[in-house]
Amino acid sequence: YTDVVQEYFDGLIGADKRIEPRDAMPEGYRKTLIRQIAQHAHSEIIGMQPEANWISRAPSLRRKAILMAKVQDEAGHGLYLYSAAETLGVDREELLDKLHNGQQKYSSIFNYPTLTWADAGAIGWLVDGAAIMNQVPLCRCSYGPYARAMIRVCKEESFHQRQGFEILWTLSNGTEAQKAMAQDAANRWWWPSLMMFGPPDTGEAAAPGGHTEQNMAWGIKRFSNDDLRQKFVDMTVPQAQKLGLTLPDPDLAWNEERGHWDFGPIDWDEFWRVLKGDGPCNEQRITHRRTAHEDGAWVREAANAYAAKAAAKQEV
Ligand code: FAQ
Repeated sequence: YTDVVQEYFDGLIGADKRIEPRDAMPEGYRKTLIRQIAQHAHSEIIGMQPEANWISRAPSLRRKAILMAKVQDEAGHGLYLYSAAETLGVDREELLDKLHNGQQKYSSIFNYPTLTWADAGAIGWLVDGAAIMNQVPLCRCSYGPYARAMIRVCKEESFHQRQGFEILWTLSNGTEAQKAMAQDAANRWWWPSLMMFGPPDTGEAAAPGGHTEQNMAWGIKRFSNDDLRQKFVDMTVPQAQKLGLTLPDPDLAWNEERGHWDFGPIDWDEFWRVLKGDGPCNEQRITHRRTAHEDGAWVREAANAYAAKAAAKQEV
């Protein structure tokens, strides 16, 4: 049986066709997709917290309305992604439990604080910018439900990226204090954004037992972490120049020979520390998340009671 499954699966992957929930698939493929999609879904909902911190203090009604819509979009992305994960035979409840008890991760980036209004701009510009760079290739991921969810997610992320750029554009064309605020936010978010792409492909800081090679063979990842990181740097440096902001890296220099921007070393110790739970906001994010879940228990109970009543009525 396993050989037949493997042969059928390899045939689909080899022909660059999509694997659908009805298709038999190797256990390793199913497991790695659950891991990645769950981590991605958790990131979307934990990622609501840093920007939500500024909704009540956005500088105008227009900015407040836009930010509320943006944060709500992230909740929507979480919902598509939990649904995509459920097509692999797991339960949303189980995934949330694993987030809450630390068995599953969310992106390192959301463990950093949003100290000023400019951080709402820097998140849109850099964090959503990095997310798009990583997620556009996922629209061609071999698992159908994940790939399709990514199409809409990427469209919305592009809008988010532009709204972030526009916040920083306004600040960097404003007063000296506003310019300084924009620069400070860019300084704090630049390196953590580069870490979003994951550990380096090679060298001392590479992940022991990293997933890239296998995931590329399975058509889940289309580019390696370092390739996407370089694409992101190449896209973002000219945007920083347009904004009149300096990126906090003295080694940033155009390399004519490579046709890419060179950049300085990333602090991978910081990355692994944040992943292990020791970032500036890990504790706060997960505590807030657990509390929100507990506070929402009555909504889930009411929805279940309503569904049970509706089902009983239908049976009569
Ligand atoms: N944070 O071998 P690899 C967003 C882990 S965007 C935490 O390279 P893989 C939008 C990795 O899980 C953010 N952990 O692994 C938004 C693995 O650990 P494990 C979410 C990380 O899977 C914007 C280990 O390191 N986007 O939410 C990180 O092949 C604004 C070894 O790594 C996605 O999740 C990290 N940065 O590649 C929302 C995209 N990087 O599980 C709100 C989908 C690596 O073995 C506001 N995910 N690790 O214990 C992916 O593309 C991949 O999973 C990677 C990692 C590229 C993140």
